[in-house]
Amino acid sequence: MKKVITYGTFDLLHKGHIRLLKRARALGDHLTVCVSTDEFNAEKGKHAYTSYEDRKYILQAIRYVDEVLPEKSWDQKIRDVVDNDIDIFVMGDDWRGKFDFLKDYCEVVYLPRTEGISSTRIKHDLGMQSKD
Ligand code: C2G
Repeated sequence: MKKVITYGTFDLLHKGHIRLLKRARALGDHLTVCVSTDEFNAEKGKHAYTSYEDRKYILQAIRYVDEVLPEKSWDQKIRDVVDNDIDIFVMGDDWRGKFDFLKDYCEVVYLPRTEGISSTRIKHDLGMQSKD
């Protein structure tokens, strides 16, 4: 069984996230998603609108996702890859090169981001609309 892993916040889930998960899953037979905890998001300088528990619940409902684990720190990836027998690590290409150190442990694939959509843009656009 070829196992794939990916990481992210996955806040305000949108088509870009789904396309990433779909393509990642298609690279193997099993996809593990490590979703950033609220505490780790603070470390990333991000504030997710949706709580970790709710983001985990939503990800678990996606047909392309087989397992959801917490992402608590920047330096858990090697252990995650080894402990979960991961064959392929996948991230969007906004991260290109940042995780090449994992090439000693598994294949590393950066997939093209989906243009024109992001959680940041959604928050900004919603913030521009009146409340009523
Ligand atoms: N993504 C994408 N297209 C978009 C938006 C996001 O392909 N329009 C991808 C990102 O490249 C990433 C994944 O969807 O691979 C999750 O994106 P985020 O939730 O923004 O994740 P991020 O905050 O970048 O956290 O340790 C890695 C970090 O946890 C990544």
